[in-house]
Amino acid sequence: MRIVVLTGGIGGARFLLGVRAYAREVGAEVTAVVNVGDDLYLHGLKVCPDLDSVMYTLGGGADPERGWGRAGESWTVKEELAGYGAEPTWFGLGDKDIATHLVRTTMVSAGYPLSAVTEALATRWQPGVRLLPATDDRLETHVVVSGPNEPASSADLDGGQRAIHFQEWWVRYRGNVPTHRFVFVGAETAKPAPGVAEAIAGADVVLVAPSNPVVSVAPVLAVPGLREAVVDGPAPVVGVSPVIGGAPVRGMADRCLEVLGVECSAAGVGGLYGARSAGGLLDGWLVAEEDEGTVVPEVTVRAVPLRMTDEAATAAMVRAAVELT
Ligand code: GDP
Ligand code: FO1
Ligand code: CA
Repeated sequence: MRIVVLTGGIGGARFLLGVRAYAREVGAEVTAVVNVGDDLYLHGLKVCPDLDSVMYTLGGGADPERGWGRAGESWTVKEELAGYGAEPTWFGLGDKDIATHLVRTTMVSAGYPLSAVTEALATRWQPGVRLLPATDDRLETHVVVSGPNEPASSADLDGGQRAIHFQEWWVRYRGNVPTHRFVFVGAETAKPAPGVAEAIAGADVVLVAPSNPVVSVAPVLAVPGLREAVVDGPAPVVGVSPVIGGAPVRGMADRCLEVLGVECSAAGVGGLYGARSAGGLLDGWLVAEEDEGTVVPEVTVRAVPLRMTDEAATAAMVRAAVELT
């Protein structure tokens, strides 16, 4: 059996722990297609937060409390950068994490595509699933905001709006700034990374992780050809709700959905993805027991325990998702 998972960072990484456990039980192969919209260059280093969250989590090296970055991290470089007043000071890179970005940046600068670099980094972490960036091309999530606190600048769009990187929107402002829309810069010309379309075409099931639908899954699907590969492909598509009882388990999905005018509920997110039979994405939608009775037109909905408390509970979710097809 071949399983493809469309995923973001922390939520997707925890889901993949369960997918890997389930795959080991049934003898399946797993390919994770990971969001790159969060990626950014900082202090000359290429940082890929979602790829790293997945790689560190599956490799046993992630910080369990933060969810991002390395366990047992130290922050000497961050303090030294602050000593120089080097901006941005609102985004912190840990010392161990920096080693990953140094290797990645060196390889990317030498001409290796991100997919090859990711494979090389994974040699160390042995994640047990194939990790593919959605695209090797530049695709960055930017957020169109306006705010009275910022001086006008040449970067202003019409009406004083400006686009900032998703990381600045979230880490610097925690989303607390008038927000108009999300833009996936570079998406129009991006191509699926090598292996992505083939994995989807050869899949027995495509799972949409309980990742943020707006800033994790949408930028993956924004790569031309990728959404079509899923929607027109042979495999059933089953999503898992990141929203339980009207709230995300953690993170900013509520804020993101608000910007889109979509209700923060299992039905709202399911409706945003839509039924594959009606031009959307999903054949099946797994919601939490708390959300029993959720209806998404033309989608098979099932309610099961949806909290990823440990690997066994998460593997049971994955089994339910696969069996929904
Ligand atoms: P990010 O890229 O690091 O923000 O992580 P993702 O986009 O992959 O996942 C974030 C989403 O994971 C959030 O919207 C959370 O609601 C969801 N999430 C986290 N823990 C759980 C859980 O135990 N169960 C479910 N169903 N969703 C979860
Ligand atoms: N999140 C923060 O809230 N503050 C940080 O300083 C920060 C640094 C950071 C460094 C590397 C990395 O891979 C992730 C990091 N994150 C940080 C998390 C990240 O900004 C977001 O949680 C994700 O991009 C959302 O998926
Ligand atoms: Ca993310």
